[in-house]
Amino acid sequence: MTERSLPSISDLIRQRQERHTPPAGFYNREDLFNVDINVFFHNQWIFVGIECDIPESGDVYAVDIGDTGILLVRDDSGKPQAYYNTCRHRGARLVPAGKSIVGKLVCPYHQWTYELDGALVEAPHMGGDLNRECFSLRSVALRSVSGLLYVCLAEKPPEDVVDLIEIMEPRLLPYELGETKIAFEMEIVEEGNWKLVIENNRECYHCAVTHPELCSSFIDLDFGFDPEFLLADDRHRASEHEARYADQTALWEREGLPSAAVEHLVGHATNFRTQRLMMAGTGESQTMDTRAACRLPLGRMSLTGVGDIHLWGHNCWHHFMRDHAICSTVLPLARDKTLVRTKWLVHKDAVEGVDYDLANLISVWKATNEQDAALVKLAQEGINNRGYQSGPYSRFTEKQLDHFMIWYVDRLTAYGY
Ligand code: 3BY
Ligand code: FES
Ligand code: FE
Repeated sequence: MTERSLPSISDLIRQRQERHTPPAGFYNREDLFNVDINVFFHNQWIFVGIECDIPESGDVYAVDIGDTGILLVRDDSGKPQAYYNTCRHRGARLVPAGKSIVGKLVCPYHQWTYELDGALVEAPHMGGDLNRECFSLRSVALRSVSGLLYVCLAEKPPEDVVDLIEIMEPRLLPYELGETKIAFEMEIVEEGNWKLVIENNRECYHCAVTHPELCSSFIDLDFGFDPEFLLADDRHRASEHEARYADQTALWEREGLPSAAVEHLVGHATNFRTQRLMMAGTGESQTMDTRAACRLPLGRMSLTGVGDIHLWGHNCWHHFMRDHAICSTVLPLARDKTLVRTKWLVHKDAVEGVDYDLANLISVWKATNEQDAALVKLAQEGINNRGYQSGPYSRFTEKQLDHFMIWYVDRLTAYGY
């Protein structure tokens, strides 16, 4: 197809058939990629970091979201702040992407200097009549969900982020994420559109064949963690599975640990799903032997078998276990390139080599991420093939993909596409 004959984005959206993979253009059109950045990354709440990325006052963590860089900084009062990473003088980038430590934020170009609360305090050569109060750093909306940092660049951020906070805070508080540190960080530039990365994380159709390490940590190899993920051949076991989940969930909830599945997917602005999942073997952790990888637990939970809380967003996934957590963030780089950044959290006092063995800690998700990256690349390559045609989703194991697409199209529509 030549550029000239491409359908409009609205027409492309209308070509999507329910319960089927969307047209290739959803994953490889440059114009739709730019729209995606605007709608899903500059107007929705996105997960960008964790409070332990900036543990002390003066710690800075700069993240680029498409062409727009933001910086997270812990201010002198100990509060995380977020600003656009652009100077109020002639706009230069203030800090490089990644982590740094500052006393004040000093622009490298002409040294305009800002306090950590964003106030402009020095503007050499500008004369006494410059009203400094008019040139503070521009704030970005920031919410800490029990230590998980979400930002939104929209003028009017979706208000239903309060639902995410209300649901997640009681689930995450016992893990005391404020008392954690990052034991390991991994970045993969996946060769696929960001939606392929997210979709791949929302189904386990591929898990049994692709992820031996991950499967060994979930309850029963051939079981899903949620009945809707059960393989078709195991549908007759759904009631047995549901009963086990219902019993376990009731037990956790009696212990004061909110556990039931909560889905804010279709029909909500802010997309998330959470559930406390049962794990295999000892049920302690997602490790090769299902035992805790870290001797020091997170938080102060007396119960040892607390399962694995998963949390999905439209640009992230997380797993919170008693001994460690993993948090992955998804940031699009190009229509067919996506950065997946994963962090492994342990208690801040845990010592590598004493309380945990790093290779053991990261064994399951490092392998899983690499295996998933290979699948995402294959998916993108096949979708770019001129012979690609829309295919059907499994109603058993791929329902969540259809839900994601419904949400995606709804959001595009809400933003006028
Ligand atoms: O989100 C989950 O819990 C699982 C783990 C990997 C794939 N995903 C569907
Ligand atoms: Fe920052 Fe000039 S652009 S001080
Ligand atoms: Fe996978």
